[in-house]
Amino acid sequence: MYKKQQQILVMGLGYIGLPTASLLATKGHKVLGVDISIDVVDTINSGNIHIVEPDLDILVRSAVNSGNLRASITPDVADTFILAVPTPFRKVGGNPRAPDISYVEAATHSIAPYLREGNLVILESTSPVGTTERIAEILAELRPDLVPSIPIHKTSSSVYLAHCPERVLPGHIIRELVDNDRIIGGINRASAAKAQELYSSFCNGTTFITDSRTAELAKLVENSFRDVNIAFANELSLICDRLGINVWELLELANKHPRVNILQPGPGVGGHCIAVDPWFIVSAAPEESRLIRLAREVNDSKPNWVVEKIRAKAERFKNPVIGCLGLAFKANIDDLRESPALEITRMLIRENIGLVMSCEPNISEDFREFPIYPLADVLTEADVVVVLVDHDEFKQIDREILKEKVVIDTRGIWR
Ligand code: SAJ
Repeated sequence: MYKKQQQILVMGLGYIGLPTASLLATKGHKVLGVDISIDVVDTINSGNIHIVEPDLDILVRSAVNSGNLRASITPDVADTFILAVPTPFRKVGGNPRAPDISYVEAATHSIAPYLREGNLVILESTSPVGTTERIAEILAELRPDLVPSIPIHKTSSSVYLAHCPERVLPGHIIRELVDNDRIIGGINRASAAKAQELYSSFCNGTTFITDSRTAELAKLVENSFRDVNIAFANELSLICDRLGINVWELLELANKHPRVNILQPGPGVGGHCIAVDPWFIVSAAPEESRLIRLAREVNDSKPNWVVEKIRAKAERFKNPVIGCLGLAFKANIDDLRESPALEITRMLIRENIGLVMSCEPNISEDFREFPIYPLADVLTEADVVVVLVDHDEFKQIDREILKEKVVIDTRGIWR
């Protein structure tokens, strides 16, 4: 069985690292969370959080109060090291969206001096195929005394290394951390078995063992599957618009078929995962990933289409006031990464299509790029009301107030 109380170090205290660190701490492990931001470290050590995620505040407070979770900007020795750092994309040569694993490499460098024989290193960040092997290479260079054994059949290793991709849905992270099945890709069998023991100690879901490359691609494929399905829905929304058919009704009816399950159209696809990860597959196998690339292009072009719709409606007014409801990349969160709502709002402002009044109930005064207005003011002033995010607050709006206004509902909250 897994040693009851482990010392666990979690590198990166963002949307994945912080909930994981807190959960492990509440399960009795001694957890050190490490982040490069001193503000994040101070916030967590005072029992508070720096992101919006349901119930995360309660979990973090109880983890910190129990004495089992502490945050720091410097690593320390531990039994298990979990890397949960960002893996964005960046321009490399002619490829504008090449995977950027520099944070993973930097995190590996920073834990290397603290590793001891028998330690387990887990990469949770969504990563291009081969990243776990890259960590093994770096460790072999930095710590030749502790080389992780790559051949998959190896049943022992001086340090153990596995990729266990996170799969949690923002907005439901705490529940999914516990309940989701997990894929565990070991650099060798011994590593997979060791990582499986850790995940079995806090996951109710089943854990499935494979090699690290398959685990890396599985995660990318899950998000690409969703992206392709959303692209299909977004394409249908354009087709329906041309044909004068209500897309929401169409999808509801088509989804009555027992083997059809089309996702929902929207203003585009945002977030740090679905809008990013498919490019990792395209970068690795550009000629073979035609559908995956096209789906990305369909979803990425949707914000432009929405802006053109708004422009056409706004032209009816002399000095149009455009009320934009929501900036986050999806409902009931504060995350603005790759958000199509933010992109659309920026385009409207840049192109001076009217006076833009944006409302986002989940972000604080820290947002300074353009003014954020209370919902009531937006609803009073706007000639054109655009629903960009299906936040709960917007679903409660009394439709009577909108009677005299032009409404563009990209999320189908008023289908
Ligand atoms: N979206 C639509 N239509 C839909 C569903 C989503 O337009 O029917 C949009 C959302 O509004 C948002 C974007 O897609 O802009 C992504 O949202 P999401 O809820 O589909 O996914 P994420 O990015 O919050 O989380 C995904 C999840 N992956 C899958 O469901 C396959 C999650 O399980 C992953 O852990 C996460 O990516 C991740 O971290 O990789």
